[in-house]
Amino acid sequence: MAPPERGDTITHSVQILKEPLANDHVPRVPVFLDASATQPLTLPVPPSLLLPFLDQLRRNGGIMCAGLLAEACGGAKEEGPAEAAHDMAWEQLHTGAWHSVPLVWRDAFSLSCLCLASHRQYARQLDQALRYLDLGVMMGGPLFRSALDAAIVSFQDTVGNSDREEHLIGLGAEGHEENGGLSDEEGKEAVLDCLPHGSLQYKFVEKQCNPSLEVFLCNYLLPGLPVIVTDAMSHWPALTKWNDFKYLQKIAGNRTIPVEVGEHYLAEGWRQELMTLSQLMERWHTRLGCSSKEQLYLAQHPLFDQIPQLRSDIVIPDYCSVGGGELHSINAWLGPAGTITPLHHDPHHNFLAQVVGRKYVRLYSHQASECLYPYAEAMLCNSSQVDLNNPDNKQWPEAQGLKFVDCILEEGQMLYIPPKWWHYVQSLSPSFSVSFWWTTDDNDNGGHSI
Ligand SMILES: O=C(O)CCC(=O)C(=O)O
Repeated sequence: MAPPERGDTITHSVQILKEPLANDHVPRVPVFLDASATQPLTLPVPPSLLLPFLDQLRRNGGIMCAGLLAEACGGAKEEGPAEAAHDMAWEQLHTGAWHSVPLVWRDAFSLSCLCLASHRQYARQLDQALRYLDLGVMMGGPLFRSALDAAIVSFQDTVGNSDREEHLIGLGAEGHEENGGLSDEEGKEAVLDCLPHGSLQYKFVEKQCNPSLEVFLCNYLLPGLPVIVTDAMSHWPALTKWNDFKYLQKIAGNRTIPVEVGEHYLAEGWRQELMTLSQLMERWHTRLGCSSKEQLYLAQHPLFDQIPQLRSDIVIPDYCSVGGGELHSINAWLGPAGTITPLHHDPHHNFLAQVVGRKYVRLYSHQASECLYPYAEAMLCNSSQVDLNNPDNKQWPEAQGLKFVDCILEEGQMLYIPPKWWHYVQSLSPSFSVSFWWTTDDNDNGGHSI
């Protein structure tokens, strides 16, 4: 079955829940981790919450699922009812576009995850219990979110993280500056060899050292022009902590995440797989030196909603509040050298902050849209049919010779990408970036030419 897709248009990844729970809807937390438990614990979801929810589920075509969940929440000794409810909800989550899945089915999914986690915990299969809780967080609805979060916190204290032999890729990359980020001729040639034709030869993205909010507003946000901001994130704990993969593994090694597998999201055979961060790192390691173009990329994932400890390592840039801005989402992008995000545009203002490693980024203004041949299908209409790595000038003649700006985004730098600007991104080393998308009252200022 296909995984759910993100939003109305896809670039990457599964949609993960963001909405916080309203306080008056907070269920009591399930009593996990009672070591003396002799049977799976009854979930203390109060009837005042459970019964209206089950009613709503019945009204949405979930009569059978509601019956199974009622049984599971009532302390069923076997996990059969919870598992059957989980399968039914999973099927609903994978029918049609992700944004059209009724919330009540996502809540049903969360509740089934809580029940199954409780059973697995009782069976001392703690890794599996945690996996169910993560599934609930990633794909479930808001109603039982605080119960899932609380269960995860108590699990983290008990389960510990992977103590496997660490074959960790040193994530760090040496800094290179100037010349679009290329310091010596040999290094420059090696990098240019793997980048799309014409890279780093035309016009570089402007750079500003920690500009004031006013300078950012007047010179970049209002006219809709990209800029690299340097020296504005040196205080982030992530800059020192995330280079050490042992740290990431300690905090999040046993957490389940959606990983994109394939050349890139437009390529044939592209898919998503769920795995733990430790498994992802292990697979990177075993693929080192392998010539396959297939990449494993944790892309556009709201990791910081899922793992608040990592959230405290980053700082929302003040620039994101310029123009009366409202933060829309914070996403993680973690992958080895060679990951590619094909040419596409997004509707939001974006700061792409480079925490570990370096990335090549190419940008075309909104005015180039017609010459970049967006896909006609609604789901892909923000992606270009032009494959910059394999340009077909006969099929897409207008794309040839189009003006662009580009850069190598180095560790500690943030790139402002105005709304609707086309961008292509390729990592040049193992890389960990964070994107901040925000909206302003008037988001439609991406049309400035280069
Ligand atoms: O870093 C990447 O691979 C892509 C980033 C991106 O497309 C974005 O931040 O909108």
